[in-house]
Amino acid sequence: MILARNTPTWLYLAKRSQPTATSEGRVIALRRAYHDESFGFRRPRQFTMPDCTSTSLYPLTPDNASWSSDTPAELRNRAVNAPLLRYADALRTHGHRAASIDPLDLLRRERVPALEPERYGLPDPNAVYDTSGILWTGRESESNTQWALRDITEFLNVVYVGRIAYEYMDLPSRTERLWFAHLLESQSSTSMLHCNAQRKQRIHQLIACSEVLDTFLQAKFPNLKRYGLEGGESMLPALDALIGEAARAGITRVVLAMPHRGRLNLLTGLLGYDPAALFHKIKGGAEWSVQGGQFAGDVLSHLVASPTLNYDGKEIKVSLLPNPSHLEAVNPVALGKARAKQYTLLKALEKGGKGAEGCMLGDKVMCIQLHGDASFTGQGIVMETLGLSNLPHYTSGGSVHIVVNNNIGYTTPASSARSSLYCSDVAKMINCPVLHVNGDYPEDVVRAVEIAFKYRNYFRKDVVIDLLVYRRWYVTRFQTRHLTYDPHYACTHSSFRGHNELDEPSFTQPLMYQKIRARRSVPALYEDKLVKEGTLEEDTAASVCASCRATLTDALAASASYSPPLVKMEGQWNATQIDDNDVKMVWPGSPEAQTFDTGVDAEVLREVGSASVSVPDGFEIHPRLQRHVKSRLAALEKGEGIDWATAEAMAFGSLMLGGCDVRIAGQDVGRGTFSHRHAMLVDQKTEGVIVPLNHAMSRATGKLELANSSLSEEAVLGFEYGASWERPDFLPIWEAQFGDFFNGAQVIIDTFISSAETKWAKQSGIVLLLPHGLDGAGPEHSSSRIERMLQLTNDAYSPQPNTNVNMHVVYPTTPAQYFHLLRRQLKRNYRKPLVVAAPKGLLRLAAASSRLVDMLPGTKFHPVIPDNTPTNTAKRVILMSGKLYYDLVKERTARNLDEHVAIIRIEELAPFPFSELTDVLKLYTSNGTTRVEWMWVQEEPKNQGAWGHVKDRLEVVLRALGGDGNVVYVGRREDAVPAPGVGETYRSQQKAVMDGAFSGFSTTA
Ligand SMILES: Cc1ncc(C[n+]2csc(CCOP(=O)(O)OP(=O)(O)O)c2C)c(N)n1
Repeated sequence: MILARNTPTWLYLAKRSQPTATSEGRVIALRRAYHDESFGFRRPRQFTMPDCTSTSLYPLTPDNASWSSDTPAELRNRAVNAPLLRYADALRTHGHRAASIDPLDLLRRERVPALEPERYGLPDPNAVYDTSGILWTGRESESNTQWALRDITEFLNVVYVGRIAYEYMDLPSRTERLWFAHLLESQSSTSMLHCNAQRKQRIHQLIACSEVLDTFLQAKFPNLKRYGLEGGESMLPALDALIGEAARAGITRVVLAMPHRGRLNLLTGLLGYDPAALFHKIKGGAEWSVQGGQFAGDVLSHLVASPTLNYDGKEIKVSLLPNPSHLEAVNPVALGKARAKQYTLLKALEKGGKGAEGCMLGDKVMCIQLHGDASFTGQGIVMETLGLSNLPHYTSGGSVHIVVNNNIGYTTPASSARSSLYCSDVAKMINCPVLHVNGDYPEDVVRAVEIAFKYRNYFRKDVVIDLLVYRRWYVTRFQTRHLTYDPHYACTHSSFRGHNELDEPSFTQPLMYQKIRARRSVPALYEDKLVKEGTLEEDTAASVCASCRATLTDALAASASYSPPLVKMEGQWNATQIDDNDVKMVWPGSPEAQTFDTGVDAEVLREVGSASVSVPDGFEIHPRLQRHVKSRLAALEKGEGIDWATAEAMAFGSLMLGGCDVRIAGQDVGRGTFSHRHAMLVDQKTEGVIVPLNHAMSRATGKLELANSSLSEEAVLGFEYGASWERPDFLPIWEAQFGDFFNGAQVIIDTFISSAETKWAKQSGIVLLLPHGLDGAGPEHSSSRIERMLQLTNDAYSPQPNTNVNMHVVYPTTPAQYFHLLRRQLKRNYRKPLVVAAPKGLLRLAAASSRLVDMLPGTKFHPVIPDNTPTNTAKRVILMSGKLYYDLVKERTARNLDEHVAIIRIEELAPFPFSELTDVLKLYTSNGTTRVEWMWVQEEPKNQGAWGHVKDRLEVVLRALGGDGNVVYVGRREDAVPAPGVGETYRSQQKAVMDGAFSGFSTTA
């Protein structure tokens, strides 16, 4: 049957449903209608129409509002031919259940009665029906709307029960369903959208070279775990098509996240990675060289590349991010990086005077996420990241997900890996369309990718491609066409490839692997097809493989003399503007690494402080917040009594005045968990929101983004971390609601924040605010597990020249200290993650407030805060960190011990402040003799808190001062929980800590 092709375009549909607007104008208006209050981005409207209960494309009640776009004749025809309509909708809805999408035919397929026309009272294949308003084909040509049922059945089966299967009919938005139906049915041929001979040859080249790489590596390095792509080669044309489509659509940057599977194939096959560098790495060499840093490097399957590719003259930069082995952990990082990149472009547009107009989320940047089937279903971070995809402050304009679904996770079959039929079912939670495609047919794969991209680019929403492939386990001459041409590739039955190349999958999947063994490889099958249809000469195909092999052979030889490149600050990291000064960014361990003055002029502080509580005329803030405004203004006026929230606002605002952007993300960050921040104010009449620092500081070129987040720790922290990689003039902060909850994001902290600099030479200035402190709240809500953060640092046990510690861990006790810490993050010519044990009770404690003079030029963060106790009368020196300081001071005064007990605060625990502490403690020694007793006091249990970290280091300092290094520990005993849940127990333990700290003195000492 020849189908009519003169079908309407999507613009035509848009025009029909709103005839008064010009087609294009309406589409643009729809796309730009939703203004994302999160920062000037425009993002597309959601297109969700209120017909979520219906799964039909065409609601059957004539008075339903969405009928308005249909002609009366179409409406009448639907009523008359309702059975046909039901049949067509059934194919659209259930076609995927019978589609030939699985190369191994392992999916449990049952007969699908819903696909049989008889079920709808349509028994006669010769009966002719009017298809107008029911099928999207030939609809403009009246003569073409009369179709025999046989043709209709064939048509619908070609579209919906082929090698691509679609799940779009459960999307709640009718517009999206309509969009799919129109696109698929009006371009229903199984042939590709634009698959000409040249395109086919490119596909062939990509998959053939992928196979050559796998066989080459297998022959040369048989014991190497390379996570080859054998069986899944279609992943390469899929990515090629996706990136190409993106480039042609005007996207200039792709942020790409992927796991191990086929990474080397992608790197060398599409991303231009130098195979000599690859072989150098395989042979044990480093991927980078770094001056002045401790560089550990990473394994082969985490290598990166960021080439600029060119498609039809359009350049597109693809950044393949480094990732840890922890599957899927990189997804939110990529999303955060993609959004931050869009913001960088938006800022550049604004600087160029173009404003936010014309910059919609996803216009220029796209995030691509590759997944494995087992990890996509199993890892919770997938759900968390998908959950971010369409939220204000988090959306990046739609990611394209490709699940490279080889039906196996290590040795776990799909039946044990998921409770759902498809590995992609988790994506249903965000109403995301899914396209399943048979990976044995690369042209269909490309078509599926093109459709997916069109959807993403139109609706700026996520879309999933489930690429069904398999994992081949060995290669025979029968399976691969050109193996016979080179003795290197005469692989035998003993060269196994399971999950990795050292696995024997038929221990566990004998039947599956029998099937795989009986198959020819994807490149061989495709080559046969092209040769048969005359698109490719057999000799040309052989020479493609031969030339790939020659390149690899040369590269292997060249790898002997390959030397890895020196790590460079990428792109704009070379130089940045901080406080309107040009700063050349350097490697943290280098001799040029330094911190600049973090103090700020009093007038600026006052300007920022008052802007932080200023609201426009007519904006009605909550009556209780009037007090908050007044007390902030009064403190600024007096220059004292400055609390944490004010200090924080002044740090943010002063950085913004210097051109830097600040983003604070987490649950309830706008108001603040402890109702202290109020950086975002809500009009009590309208619920309109303002961020005073953005609104009232017209001369600031930086902005503050308050990203109240979803209730996720891992994905949200990953997202912020990804954003931190983008620009050095950006302060990203993640605040845990209570410090305890960071452990939900432990993977991000272990594998990115604490280790990225050492593994991947990546810097980050991210700040983690982790509210910490025992205050009777029970086992949770009490501890940010500071001991774990300290254990993650590579802080030296003794003073070292030029230490470069991976993360800085602080427990500040005054707002001024916090102010300097925040500013220090950007007022350096390098970037470091900062973990802050953040206050809860101190937020409003008068004794813990600061003076303006503590923030003026020349002032700075003090890693150690000495005490005023006269050194000649002191008998004990309490060393401690954090909020217990204020309890200790109160207790000391109550016990009349101000002259005898000094309390010294260690505010920076890592890097341990050896020299600052030595300077303070030496005041309590004379001629090498110690005159005091040294004590460490903490409220946390002995196996927790900072004790484990400081003990050895304190001993080093004290021994150097001539003592025996003994430090008495006072604190809670070892415990399985951070704090008790019983109030009485908590209070008696707290009292015991105080008694211990001041033991041995009579109360009138
Ligand atoms: C979080 C996590 N758990 C376990 C592993 C160990 N592991 C590495 S690969 C793999 C199987 C992954 O299967 P799948 O996602 O289907 O990808 P495939 O390797 O089959 O391509 C497992 C369990 C890991 N890397 N990360």
